[in-house]
Amino acid sequence: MMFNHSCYYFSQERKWWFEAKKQCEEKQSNLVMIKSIEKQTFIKNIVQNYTKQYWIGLTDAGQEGDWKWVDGESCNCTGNNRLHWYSREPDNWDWHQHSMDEDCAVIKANGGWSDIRCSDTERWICEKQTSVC
Ligand SMILES: [Ca+2]
Ligand SMILES: [Ca+2]
Repeated sequence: MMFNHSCYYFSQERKWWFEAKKQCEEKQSNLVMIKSIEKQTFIKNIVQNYTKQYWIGLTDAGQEGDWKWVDGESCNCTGNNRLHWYSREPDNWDWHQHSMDEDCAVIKANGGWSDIRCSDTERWICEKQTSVC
């Protein structure tokens, strides 16, 4: 699928976040980084149709609460500037307080972002900058 000089791949398979990231990198692409309203709208329209949630290239595994895109850039998406987080996310929900907190982000079918456990298996979206898909 093409959008703004990038090609997008929506997986059918489900993998944990780091494996999904690796799968994209092996295809000279990245887990999708949603840095514009236009891209958010484009991705949202697709995931709405698929009614599934997908990993995006956003994590705070490096430092809790410091959300970064996979290129290392901060998303500046906490505090007053929440961007597209679903209400009350990211909440870093600590599953039964077994230090299974939530450090990886998905985009849900309604377009909202949510932090979930990186070890969950989910579908994912790769983005490749290219002129042809
Ligand atoms: Ca977290
Ligand atoms: Ca959460």
